[in-house]
Amino acid sequence: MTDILGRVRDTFRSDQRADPDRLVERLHAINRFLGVVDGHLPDERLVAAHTLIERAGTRLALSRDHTVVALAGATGSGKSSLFNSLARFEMSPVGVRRPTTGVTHACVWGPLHDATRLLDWVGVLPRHRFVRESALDGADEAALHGLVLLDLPDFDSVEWSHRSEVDRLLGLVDLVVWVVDPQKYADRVLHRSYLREFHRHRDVTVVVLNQADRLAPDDLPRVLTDLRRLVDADQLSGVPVLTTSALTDAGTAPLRAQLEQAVAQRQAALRRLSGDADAVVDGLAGLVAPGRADDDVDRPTIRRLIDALAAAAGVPAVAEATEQAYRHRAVAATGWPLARGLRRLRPDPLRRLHLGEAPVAPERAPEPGGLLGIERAPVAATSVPEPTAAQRSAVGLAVRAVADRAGATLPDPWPAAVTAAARSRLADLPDALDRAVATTDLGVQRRPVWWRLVNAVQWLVTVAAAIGLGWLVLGYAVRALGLPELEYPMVGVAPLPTALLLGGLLCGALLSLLVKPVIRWAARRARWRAEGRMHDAVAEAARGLVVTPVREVLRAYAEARSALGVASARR
Ligand SMILES: Nc1nc2c(ncn2[C@@H]2O[C@H](COP(=O)(O)OP(=O)(O)O)[C@@H](O)[C@H]2O)c(=O)[nH]1
Ligand SMILES: [Mg+2]
Repeated sequence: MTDILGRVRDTFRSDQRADPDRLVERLHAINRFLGVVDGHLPDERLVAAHTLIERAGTRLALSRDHTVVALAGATGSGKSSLFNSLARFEMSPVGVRRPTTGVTHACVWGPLHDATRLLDWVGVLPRHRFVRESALDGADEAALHGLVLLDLPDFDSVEWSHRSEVDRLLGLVDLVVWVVDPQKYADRVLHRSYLREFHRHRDVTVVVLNQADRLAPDDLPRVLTDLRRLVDADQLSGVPVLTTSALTDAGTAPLRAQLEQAVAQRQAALRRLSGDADAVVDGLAGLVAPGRADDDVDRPTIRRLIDALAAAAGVPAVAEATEQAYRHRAVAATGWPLARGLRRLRPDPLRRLHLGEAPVAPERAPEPGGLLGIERAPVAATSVPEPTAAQRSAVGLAVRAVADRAGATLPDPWPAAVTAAARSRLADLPDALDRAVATTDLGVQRRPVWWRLVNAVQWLVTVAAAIGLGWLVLGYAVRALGLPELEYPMVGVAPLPTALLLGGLLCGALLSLLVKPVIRWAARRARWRAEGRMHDAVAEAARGLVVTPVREVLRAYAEARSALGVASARR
């Protein structure tokens, strides 16, 4: 059933005219594919596509008015004889002078110079080019005007250079006429290595059973049927199989008619390239899987990566130090003024890490492409503890997880490309993390209003206590000197200086006590805030150095898939 459907489609396809715009669109899509996968896929898998783009571009630019037809076949099948017969003169050496058949001869129907650049590209030397000017033969040859017929070397030649010349030309020409003879038409090499390889070029393949005059009339249909069967087995069903004899003009008429048709349609070049595009697209199809929807790295995996990086960057340690530093600074700012000197003797927990100063502002605008846009030079080295081996391996695992998750549903070799991208900037990571922590504003520089208020009150009560003390000392001195005693004003039962002194001291102590839980609460908030900011900085580093390269590969994949969709013949 599928076979029948296949045949129907083939017939339909070969009836269809090749649309040059559609071909150009497909070639553009293949070119776009090559552009986006560049650097992500191994070059050796892209050779055929590159070759096609190069060849198709040149072929279409050179001449759309010419149809380049090659006569290909085994030694002695009659290529040169057919060539001479079609050109109606003797020029390509036949049979006996076989060694010279290693070079390709060309005959152009129409002005030679119009086809010069085409023949240069095909690689036929000027002394092997001939012209069949239609003016000479009148209307006879007009139907072939635009034909460039090539007499190829033998594909089964003992000379390696002849065989490679055949292979080269078979890749360039618009239409191939396979010439076989009654003795060797079933040759294995011909079918296996050549005809079968041309199954995507059914539209531009013709098979000719030459030397038909050598067959008894009864044998001809049998041989022809057998040849047809072999050609069908080569997946070339629908390809014309003609009989010719190079000895007479009448013998070559069927082939001449076929060529006239090809020249008139001017479709061979387009069909040839369409077939090449089919082959290239089929070859690339395995590189993109159909129906993949998500092309992003999933958020939980990124979160785990950021956590691992934050741990390795020492974010918890710095956050802890920030809390302590806040407490330290708050107590120093709001504590009993006379005890502050003692507090100052203790080192600031953040300064020990060489942190907590105002963040370094970039002096110059960040260079484009500089690491995360952060200025490199002026950042002071911190003394944040180095990551442990466990933290380092956690980072490694988290990076791997990002690559694994992102590449999980991609066909080979994309997962490898994703992994390579995820690891591509790993060397920059330690520096970037250091920088992320060092340049984060931990928010401990600010002196909150309430510190200043408490501080003012502390000073007020301390000054009150000092005044009280001074007053009392003055009273004692006056009494010791025998001067008239000072009259202290009374506050309730206590004299005012005593009330000032004791009240001042008590209020100071009480205030310190009351403020303590507030400081603890505010220190925890400062820790969370610092932790959040460092997390953001680390996240930026993670995105810039791990996630973005991975996303670029995923985007390249998605674009490659859509490009190949456009390039596909089945749209
Ligand atoms: N009887 C007969 N002999 C042919 C025909 N075509 C070619 N030959 C002979 O076959 C031999 C090989 O021909 P040639 O054109 O050199 O084959 P090539 O190697 O394919 O180029 C020559 O002796 C030709 O005369 C044909 O159609 N009928
Ligand atoms: Mg020959």
